[in-house]
Amino acid sequence: MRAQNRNREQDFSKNTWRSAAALAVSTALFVAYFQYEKFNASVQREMQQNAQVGRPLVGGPFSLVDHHGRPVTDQDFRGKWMLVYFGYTFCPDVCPEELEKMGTVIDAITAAEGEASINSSSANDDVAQYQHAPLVPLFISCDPKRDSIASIKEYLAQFHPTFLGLTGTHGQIKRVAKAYRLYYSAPPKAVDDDETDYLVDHSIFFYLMDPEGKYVFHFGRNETAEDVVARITAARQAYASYAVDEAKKAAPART
Ligand SMILES: [Cu+2]
Repeated sequence: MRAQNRNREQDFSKNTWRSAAALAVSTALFVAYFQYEKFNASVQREMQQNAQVGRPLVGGPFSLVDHHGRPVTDQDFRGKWMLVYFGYTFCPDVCPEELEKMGTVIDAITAAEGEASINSSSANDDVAQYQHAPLVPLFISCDPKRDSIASIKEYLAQFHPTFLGLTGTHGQIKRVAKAYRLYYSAPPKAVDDDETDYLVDHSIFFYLMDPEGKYVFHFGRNETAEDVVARITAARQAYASYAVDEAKKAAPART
């Protein structure tokens, strides 16, 4: 009798656990779906607000040299999305981690959208490097003294074939960093003497810029590749639908 009771109790608790688990799973699914919708709506709202009230003043014109030794300006990237990162090749751990993440993001977006990825064998063909890329990942050196054009090229190749490295004079780097509101320390060693052993402290952000070169979002270290992919994808969808709306408005009304 006691044994039967125990069995019944066990069955009861097993069933209770099962239905609790089922409830938990469906609740989680519902919450995930709700969060997804809420997330898309929030990205769209943020972009609409930017379009209406003006975006934060982040980014702007720059004039630098790319890792093939060609002069480039921000104008060369109009019509493309830019993902801009500031760092330096001697960075012990943060830059490698973040560039790795950026490579994962580029791969995920390219795979999801079935877009033509850049053939790394065309790396020597100067313009081809980013001509077909929908999203150009840019690395701007904040240690122009030690980061030579050749070393930037070699360094970035470890992370992703589509990376384009940019550098310039101290003055040019200072201007572009200021435009992006990016902090980096330039210790006296980084500027003058023969010292080669120093660290450059810098803020760690990726900036997403739209095809008009306007700031959309920035991403921090705490955001995973997955988070970044989701926000970029939502931003690109919102931009595309916004562009369609604008085109409709611009079209002459039929009578
Ligand atoms: Cu770094």
